[in-house]
Amino acid sequence: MPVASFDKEIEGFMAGLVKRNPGEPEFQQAVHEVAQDIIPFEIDHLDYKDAHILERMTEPDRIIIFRVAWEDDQGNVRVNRGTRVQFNNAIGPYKGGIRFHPSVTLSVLKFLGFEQTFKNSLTTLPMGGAKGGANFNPKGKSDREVMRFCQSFMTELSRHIGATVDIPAGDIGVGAREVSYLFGQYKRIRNEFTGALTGKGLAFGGSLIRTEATGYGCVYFAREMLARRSDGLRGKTCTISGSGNVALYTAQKLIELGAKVVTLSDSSGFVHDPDGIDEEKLRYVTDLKTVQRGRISEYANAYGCEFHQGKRPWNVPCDLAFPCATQNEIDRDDASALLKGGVQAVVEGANMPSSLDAIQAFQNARILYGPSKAANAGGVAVSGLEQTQNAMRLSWSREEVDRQLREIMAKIHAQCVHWGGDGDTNSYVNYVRGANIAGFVKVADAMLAYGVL
Ligand code: NDP
Ligand code: 2IT
Repeated sequence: MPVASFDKEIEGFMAGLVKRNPGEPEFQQAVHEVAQDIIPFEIDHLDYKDAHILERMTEPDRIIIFRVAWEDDQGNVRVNRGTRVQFNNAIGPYKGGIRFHPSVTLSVLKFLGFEQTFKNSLTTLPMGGAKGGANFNPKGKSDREVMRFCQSFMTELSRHIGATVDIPAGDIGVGAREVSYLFGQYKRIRNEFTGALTGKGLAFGGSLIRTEATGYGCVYFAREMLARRSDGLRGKTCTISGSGNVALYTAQKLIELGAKVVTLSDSSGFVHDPDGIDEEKLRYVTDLKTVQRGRISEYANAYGCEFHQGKRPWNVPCDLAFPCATQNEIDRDDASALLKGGVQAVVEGANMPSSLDAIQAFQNARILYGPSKAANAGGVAVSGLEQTQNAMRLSWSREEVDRQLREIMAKIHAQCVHWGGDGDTNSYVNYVRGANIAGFVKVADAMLAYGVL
């Protein structure tokens, strides 16, 4: 079929989706990116098309929306909205993180749940896709306020999840502290000690390397991409956005493997350290962001470098860029700036950090572009390994989990090359197409086997 007819078919599909999901720009964007690859693919796989698999995959299995009432330290009653989007459980129980951030909307959680279905399929582990969260801002709240919020949130959520049903984990604003409060309340209400959440503390069923997994996995994926071009990480100048869980462990692994990290950011701006952030400076930031819960600008004061208020780091020339903060943090202008600065690879730690036209710009320039659903799958992969350890009632060593993580990232990379390359070992790989098709096929085959559900 000529490209123009694909465009028309994609347009028609998207018009229906937009009509069914009005006012949900992030969800529409995530589906559009996938539809651009799956609709042309279905022409040679009419069984998927005839069974309307893509249409069914864009409709969540169910969405649970609930009130979360809690009391702040002054005794005021506060109310937030909690949501869990159980998107697709064709290949395993629902699995995906929980996000607490004021920007959380149904659109954001639907885009994340949709992406998660493909990502989890890519890991090769038996996990379906889900996402949850609340428009709650943990910033500036006391520990006790966060605890009361988490307990209230879980009081309702506990009815809908479970080790064989739906297994939440962390995401933006949900780290070790929040997962602990959530798991404690789950255990108390259900009176069972099962691996119903991942990212747990090591003393109560957590896995070694889960904290580090998304960042480490992202760097392992970058290493695979570069190795295919007979290149490596050593000596590469890297920009990173964010300074949360994913950004910090991306930085740590890059530094360990001999790359030079020159930026980190948070929602107030970015720091540029041309000398490179070394292990000692990274220990400072990790303490600053995870223990003190401070601002990244304090790094600039501590180490005498520049802080760029309200700016993103993409104007800083680099070899490799790792967006690790949030969705749509690289727009078309940012992509142009990165390309102008000589970027060779963009590897996504965050979910959907690049806008559709930014992706187009990277692909037109034929640089290495590692989309989030492939590049950041290491986090959920080790969550899957945490579930396995819980089910077996034992714990694997750091080395064992790290070995499995490396192996899984290599397998994800190989699937992207298989579906996104043209068979020639030296050719350009469209990692977006590779990840979309590889993630789709497994879920689609399961859905076909089940009949019309
Ligand atoms: P954290 O809450 O630990 O850190 C988030 C970081 O991003 C902070 O530095 C935060 O700055 C910054 N940030 C958040 N929202 C915005 C915004 N709207 N504008 C600018 N900066 C922002 O979250 P994670 O590190 O866990 O998550 C980061 C990204 O990685 C997200 O896209 C998440 O979905 C994705 N991800 C996370 C995984 C995990 O295992 N945790 C797994 C796979 C993907 P500030 O402190 O100022 O808010
Ligand atoms: O986006 C993600 O993959 C996550 N936030 C991790 C999900 C998980 O279940 O570990």
